[in-house]
Amino acid sequence: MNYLNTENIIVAQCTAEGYGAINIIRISGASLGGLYRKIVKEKGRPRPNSILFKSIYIKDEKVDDAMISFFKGPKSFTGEDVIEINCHGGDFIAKKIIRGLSKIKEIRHALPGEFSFRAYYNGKIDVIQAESINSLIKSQTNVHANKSMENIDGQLSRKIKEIKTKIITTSSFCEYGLDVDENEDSESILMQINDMLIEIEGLLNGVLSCNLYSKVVERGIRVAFFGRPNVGKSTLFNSLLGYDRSIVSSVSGTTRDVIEASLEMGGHSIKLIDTAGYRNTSDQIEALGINKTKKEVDKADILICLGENKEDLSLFSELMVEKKMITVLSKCDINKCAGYDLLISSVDGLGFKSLLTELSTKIIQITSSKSINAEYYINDRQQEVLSRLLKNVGSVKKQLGGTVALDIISEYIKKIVDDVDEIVNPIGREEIINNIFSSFCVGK
Ligand SMILES: Nc1nc2c(ncn2[C@@H]2O[C@H](COP(=O)(O)OP(=O)(O)OP(=O)(O)O)[C@@H](O)[C@H]2O)c(=O)[nH]1
Ligand SMILES: [Mg+2]
Repeated sequence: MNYLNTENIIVAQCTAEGYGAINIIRISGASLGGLYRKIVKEKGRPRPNSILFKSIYIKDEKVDDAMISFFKGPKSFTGEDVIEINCHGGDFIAKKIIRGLSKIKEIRHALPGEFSFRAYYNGKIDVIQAESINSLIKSQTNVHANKSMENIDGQLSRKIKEIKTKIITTSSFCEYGLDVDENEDSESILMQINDMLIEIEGLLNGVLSCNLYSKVVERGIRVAFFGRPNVGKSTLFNSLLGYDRSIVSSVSGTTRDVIEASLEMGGHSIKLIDTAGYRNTSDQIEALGINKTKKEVDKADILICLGENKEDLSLFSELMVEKKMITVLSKCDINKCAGYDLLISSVDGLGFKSLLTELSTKIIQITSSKSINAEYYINDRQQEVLSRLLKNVGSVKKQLGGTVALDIISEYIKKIVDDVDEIVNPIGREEIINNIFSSFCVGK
């Protein structure tokens, strides 16, 4: 795998495989005027940024009548010349065209995400924007899609550039400090560098504080059902989902495993998790399920705790997770007990609206409370690099207080400037590039 091999013309199908109306084939390369003429068997120059209805030829065989567009570089997605053929669907025609094109010496099949890589390589987008295009394609909810769009528009990139500028300014100030007369106030220079590093730490911490929110955007909010066997967890789980996902029966211990299903609420992905009923048991298989229940209780962002009496309420208080808990008296058509947040009956539908309102309130608390920063959406890679940067800035700050000479401090700061580039512009660092772009789909 070598994305940095940019000499070749690359070709791939952009649309998903399978039966459908059309398929789009994308081709990118430095100069594609000649190839365009070959494909449509015409002599004139292709008209840039236009889409035309033409017959498509591979060698001399006509393979389709299709829409073909030509984008002249650098005004194209990849920054190179780009041809797109919208041919008839059903994979046969598209595969035939790609196979035929790949036989031409300079043309090869594109790697996953290689068109986005070329866009990055040619300065059309930075790596954060490329990752955000991938994130937009994978998004399943409004919030995930909107946050990805913000980053495609450069929201996070601008912040990282601001941080980079501050680090460069600090680095230049160090150089200045090295040039001034030793008798000048070196103490004051060190203090100014310290202040600059404190400001950089603040900016890094600001972006990193969006980590929790970003995780919620990406993986959704986990809402787990908890309670003794037979209290009605699976019945409520199915009712919220709107279809019978879990088995319901009057036998205690019906649900043995963790059952997960998704729905969307307030633009967020909600993962509903039905669990095995919580009790002491000698049944080995049931015990395995109960162990899984314990893990889900820890992982959950919101717990819906179902009970039928006062004893169940004390079981919930042992969990010590009051903040994320909604206590529900189930089967309120036959049970009466005070002290629960809500009463629910799956027989007559009582309490469902209140449960939905309570869930929405908890979701809003999770996603927009003052303690959570929702300004930026950062992925695991960006979070990892930013944390490393923060650690490095902290360690330089510590050295300032010691006996380390300013020229060494200056070298450390120069190294931090290089590290910032790892987030938006890791060109030349092949393993980082491979890692990022190989998770993209082919044709993007
Ligand atoms: N009267 C009444 N019965 C209910 C209600 N909700 C559930 N049930 C009944 O209670 C029994 C147990 O329901 P489940 O949803 O399987 O209970 P569970 O908590 O998932 O049970 P386990 O999987 O064994 O832990 C079934 O016979 C349901 O029909 C309700 O609101 N009112
Ligand atoms: Mg169940």
